[in-house]
Amino acid sequence: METTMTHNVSVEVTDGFHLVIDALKHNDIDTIFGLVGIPITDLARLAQAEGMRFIGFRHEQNAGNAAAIAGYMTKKPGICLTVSAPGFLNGLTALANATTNCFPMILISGSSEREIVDLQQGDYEEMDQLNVARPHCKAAFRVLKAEDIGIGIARAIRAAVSGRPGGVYLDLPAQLLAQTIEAGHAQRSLVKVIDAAPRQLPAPESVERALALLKDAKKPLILLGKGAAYAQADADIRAFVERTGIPYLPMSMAKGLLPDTHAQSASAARSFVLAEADVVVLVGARLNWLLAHGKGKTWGKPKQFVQIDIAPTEMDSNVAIAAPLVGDIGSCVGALLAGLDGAGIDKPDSEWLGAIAQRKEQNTAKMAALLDKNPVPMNFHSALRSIRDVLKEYPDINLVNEGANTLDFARSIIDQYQPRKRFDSGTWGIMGIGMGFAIGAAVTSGKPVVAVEGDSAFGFSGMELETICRYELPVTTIVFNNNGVYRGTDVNPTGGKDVAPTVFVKNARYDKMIEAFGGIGYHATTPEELARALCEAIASGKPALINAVIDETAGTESGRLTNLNPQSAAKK
Ligand code: ADP
Ligand code: TZD
Repeated sequence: METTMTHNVSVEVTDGFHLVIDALKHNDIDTIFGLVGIPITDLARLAQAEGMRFIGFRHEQNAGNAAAIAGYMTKKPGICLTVSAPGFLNGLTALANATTNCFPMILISGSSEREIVDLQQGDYEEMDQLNVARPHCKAAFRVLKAEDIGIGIARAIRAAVSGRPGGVYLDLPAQLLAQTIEAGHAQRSLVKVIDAAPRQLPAPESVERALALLKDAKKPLILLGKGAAYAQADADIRAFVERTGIPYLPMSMAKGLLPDTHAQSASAARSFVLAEADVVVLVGARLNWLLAHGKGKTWGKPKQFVQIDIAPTEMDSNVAIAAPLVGDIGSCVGALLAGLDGAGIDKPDSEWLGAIAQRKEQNTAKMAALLDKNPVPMNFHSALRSIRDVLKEYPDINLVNEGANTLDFARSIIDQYQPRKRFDSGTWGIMGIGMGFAIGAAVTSGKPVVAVEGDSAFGFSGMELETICRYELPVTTIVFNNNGVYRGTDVNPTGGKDVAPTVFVKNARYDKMIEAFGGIGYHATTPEELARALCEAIASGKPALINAVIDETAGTESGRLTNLNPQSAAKK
């Protein structure tokens, strides 16, 4: 803040830079993930000078992913700060991914001079960012006057976290940051967002309808999605599951809401319960492609759905919802819990529970046989068995997971014991979240992170190993190295010099990459070496990367999504 003389009267002045930081701090936001350059370098410097944490990345998409996962973990919007046009576009994928996954984040980008951009006169990093962002987020705002910064940040925060959470874009032109404003006026313009995500109570008649449906259910099932994990209504969700005795299935990021070892988990009998259930209670899970749109072979017999969601338009989006329950998950589950006794709802039929138990036993035995094998080289199963056994000792560890086979197998083999500890490719099945999520999770939780990564998946954000080392984060990255995308075995049918589209350099040593930045590299070719390296890496609390050598013939095209590859009937 400076004092200037105007007409012989001294006034305290401040500027746009300071107001942005003041407005964020005023709303208890303490961390910015970003990448500096014109016009926001001084903004990042100032954030740090004012006691905020600025975590600088090597690519904006990774900074955006870190912000998004911080938002998911805390219910406060994660902040990503970028430069104009290309930096903004690099961050935009993360913003869109956050919106798709219902994670609250705010992408703040500097932008070039409006009057030049709008006349398309060719400014440095010229782009109409606001309009580009609009279709990819919940809301997009631009602030033109310093006195509106407080309102702009308040609107961005509320838009990100209220209702269905998601991404918000905030455009800050370079001129705004340099604008000066009288300090008292500036101070008064700050807005503290009160009750940013208010509880939204379900209508009593909706609760009754849902309870009536549950009362008549013969084969009920509860499906927990990442909305349930996000809601932080852990105790009520657990009480609802346990009091009703209904078997449940967690979607991947809802794993750990109840420990995966819970007796009522039906994960090991997933196909069976999806096909057989008659009434399904969806708790913060959409009937999108991940749930086969609620119909078809996966769902077998006709169902009736109870759906708990904060977004009213989610209801009937794919199939008819018999009992929509619109509200926040905490309030809705609380209302159901309170009504159980009155509705006379008892534990489900023992026949249903018995059939599930039997199926679980069969499938678990089959899986155990696969997991117990020790092929040379390792395959996904033997490598994941050793990771699973080590991570059992660290129930509060954060797990990041992406890849195709690496994702599919790790999701079913590695148990989660606590809520909001698993972060993965999510609703889009996106590759590239790995190091961004790992950094976001480590910075937000202060706890160790293990990132289980396909070698292709890792490549999208691998340069952030330097960021991990720079901030000395306790992140252990395990690269499942099978020499390519999905597998490493394809050949170029022409016999030409170029390798096949799915193939990488054979026997690459990803462990050497982290050594370049002072981290610890391990090379593991057996489950024992992998377990030893992982234990040592976690215990050290230092940045580490384990190059886990996986049989290049293991795995399938697109993991479990082989059927989504278009197949033409025409003969090749
Ligand atoms: P999954 O991929 O785990 O199946 P989805 O991302 O498809 O989960 O679904 C999450 C759902 O949770 C979204 O429809 C979203 O609107 C909803 N949701 C998020 N937060 C809350 C909340 N606090 N209360 C109610 N619903 C919520
Ligand atoms: N680009 C982006 C941004 N997201 C994607 N999902 C893809 C490309 C396509 N894709 C997948 O769907 S999985 C995958 C790609 C490139 C990588 C699979 O190889 P991997 O894993 O080495 O990471 P596995 O375990 O070897 O199968």
